[in-house]
Amino acid sequence: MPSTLQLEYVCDGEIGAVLDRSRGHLLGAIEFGAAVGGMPVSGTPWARVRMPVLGASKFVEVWSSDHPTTPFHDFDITGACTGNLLFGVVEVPQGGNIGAATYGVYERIFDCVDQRGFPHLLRLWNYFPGINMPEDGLERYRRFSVGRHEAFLAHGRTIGRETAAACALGTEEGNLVVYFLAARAPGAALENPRQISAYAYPAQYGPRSPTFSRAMLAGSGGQRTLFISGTASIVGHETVHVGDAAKQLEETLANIDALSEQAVGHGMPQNGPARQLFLKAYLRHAEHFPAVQARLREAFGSQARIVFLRADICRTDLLLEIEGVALTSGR
Ligand code: 3EB
Repeated sequence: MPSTLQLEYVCDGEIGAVLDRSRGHLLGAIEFGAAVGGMPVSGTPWARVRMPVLGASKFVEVWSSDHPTTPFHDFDITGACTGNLLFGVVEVPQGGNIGAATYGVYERIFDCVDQRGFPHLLRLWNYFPGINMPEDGLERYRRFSVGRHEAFLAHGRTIGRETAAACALGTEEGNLVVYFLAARAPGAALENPRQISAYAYPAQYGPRSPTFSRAMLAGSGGQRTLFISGTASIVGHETVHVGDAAKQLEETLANIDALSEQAVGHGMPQNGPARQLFLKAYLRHAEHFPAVQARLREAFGSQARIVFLRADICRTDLLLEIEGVALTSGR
């Protein structure tokens, strides 16, 4: 039986208990908080992202499996795998030259997953400081996009139907942190009919297009996992509702609905008890937290696990972005 994937969003006090419970089954853990630090859990794929959590001091995203996992460390990537899934995290200091840093990180990721036999990247999360700041005359997000795009091409990845789901968010300080899930078998990349594919964006958003799919649907055994990329108030390729957080949120929800509908068409169960939903909402301004929280509760119900982070979004006119994972129990 292939292993299934398990996800928990854990706040503050429960972290120790969850790690104890996942011992031997942990794929990786990522800690978010304004002042995260202290104990690194030795020998575990554990990364820290310096991003304030709204309504809590920190939270940890814990990926584990029902099967035992095997830790590894190569190409400066720390990770763990099961028979069919691989989790990895890579972190490099980030002052200047984000394009080159990104290129180097993606090279190592491709080398790692290719060599270990998990060539199908399903989902990548990217975090780095100063995402909207210029660097040598080009916004750092655009330099990041160039480095990522060129690494994809240099490693023979076709940009399109097999491209992983992703998000890219700005932190206040710290390293470039990239973590990812890869598999032995390909998933199905999904696009949003309301939006132009990001890899086909016109050049006004940067010299190389962002390399990600709007969502990735993966299956292993009886389990289905839907990775929803960072989703924002974009229709076609344009930001809509500039300056209006409430309307941006509604447009974002419409985009998530559209992706969800695509996934259901590909065999993902409908929203409901058959699927668990995890969302991370990134807000440019902390003052929008109460209203966004209330609206997301109403939209997704009390079963959804939702965390809120203060982050810079990759377009200066975007006030929020939401990403998520929906998974079925599979057994
Ligand atoms: C967008 O739709 C908003 O560069 O990896 C969303 C998800 C966005 C992923 C990325 C960027 C990325 O274009 C921004």
